[in-house]
Amino acid sequence: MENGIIKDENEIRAILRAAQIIDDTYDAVLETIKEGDTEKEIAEFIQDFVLMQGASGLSFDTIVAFGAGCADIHHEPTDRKLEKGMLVMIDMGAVYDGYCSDFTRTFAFGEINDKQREIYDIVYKSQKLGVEAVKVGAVCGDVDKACRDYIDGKGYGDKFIHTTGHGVGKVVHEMPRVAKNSEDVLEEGMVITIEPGIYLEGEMGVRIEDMMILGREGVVSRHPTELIVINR
Ligand SMILES: [Mn+2]
Repeated sequence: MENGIIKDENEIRAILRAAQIIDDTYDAVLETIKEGDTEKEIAEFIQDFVLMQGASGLSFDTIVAFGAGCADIHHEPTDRKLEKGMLVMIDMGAVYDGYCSDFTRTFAFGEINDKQREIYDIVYKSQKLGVEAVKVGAVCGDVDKACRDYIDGKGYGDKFIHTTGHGVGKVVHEMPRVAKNSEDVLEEGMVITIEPGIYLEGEMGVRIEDMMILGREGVVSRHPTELIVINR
């Protein structure tokens, strides 16, 4: 417990609730998002929905990005309107009982082109490899490498411009660092994210993020990572 990065049962319970609130919020976004909505409107919808479910706040300012906005890793929602053929990236978290959650999905609104599908597929597989590399005793640098090597191999290594993940707890970014050459070792009770991405300036971007609790199998979110295409 020395620096609080190993969570006890009560802390994990709070984190799971914070994650469940976000899962439910994502369902609501997928059900309601429509052509012409703006990034700002979706971000406001998310804030209202999260608070309505008993969260005390957001883990961080929600990122809602459409189309070219997805290339900006910390995108601030704008008045850009949603059009068919755009990718939509949503990175959001809730705070429940003092603990944070963190979650990102990218989905297609209407039919997307081959390039968008290709980039999605690369990030999807990279994220899956990262998730599979997470286990008690694993070195964080190796988990990062599992994600990064795959993207490198596809020729987009220089477009994966952030670390693979981080610890989550009372603050949304804490130890351990799931980053290149990180020697941090994963221990039971740690909560981390796996969130590779590819960002093509002025064009598009994809990030997929799951939270994982060491010592428990699988990812926390019930939302699969396969591409969702919304046609309405
Ligand atoms: Mn994160």
